[in-house]
Amino acid sequence: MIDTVYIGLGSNLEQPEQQIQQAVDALKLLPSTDFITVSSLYSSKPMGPQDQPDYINAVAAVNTELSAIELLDQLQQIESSFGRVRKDQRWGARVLDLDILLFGNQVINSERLTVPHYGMKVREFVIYPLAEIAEQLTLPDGTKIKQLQATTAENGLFVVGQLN
Ligand code: ROI
Repeated sequence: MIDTVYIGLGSNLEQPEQQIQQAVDALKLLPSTDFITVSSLYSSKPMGPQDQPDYINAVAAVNTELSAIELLDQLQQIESSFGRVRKDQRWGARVLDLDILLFGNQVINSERLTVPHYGMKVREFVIYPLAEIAEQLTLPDGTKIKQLQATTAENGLFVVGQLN
């Protein structure tokens, strides 16, 4: 069984653009997984406490034979290897955040994992990069990404570059 998975990437510490580039390089090495594409890099205003730097965000697409939990384990390992300390302040600054946004058409509500990601439908820094790489996408609940994009304000979001 192969699922197409969309992964949100975010960083606002320690040279965020480089963190995202290196995280994408790490995604390309995931076992049993083919890397498909990654969006442009976007600068976004922090959601949550405003006394933290702006973020760099992107969304990547992969095809994987891993289960959702297996992929979550892999992503959390990557986060740790980038010096991400979990249990930091809720909604505070972070070196690297890797979120499973969508896992095929699966709906998952377990202790460790909520898919689709609970905040994705209201976060411009997820919706715009996702629409860039998957403009025909429909969420498991039938919402079209283009529709979300049309009804979500950019809130200062802008493209700062492309990855290699
Ligand atoms: N805000 C932005 N703009 N981008 C993020 O990736 C991000 N991630 C978070 C919180 C702290 C909610 N705010 C964010 O986890």
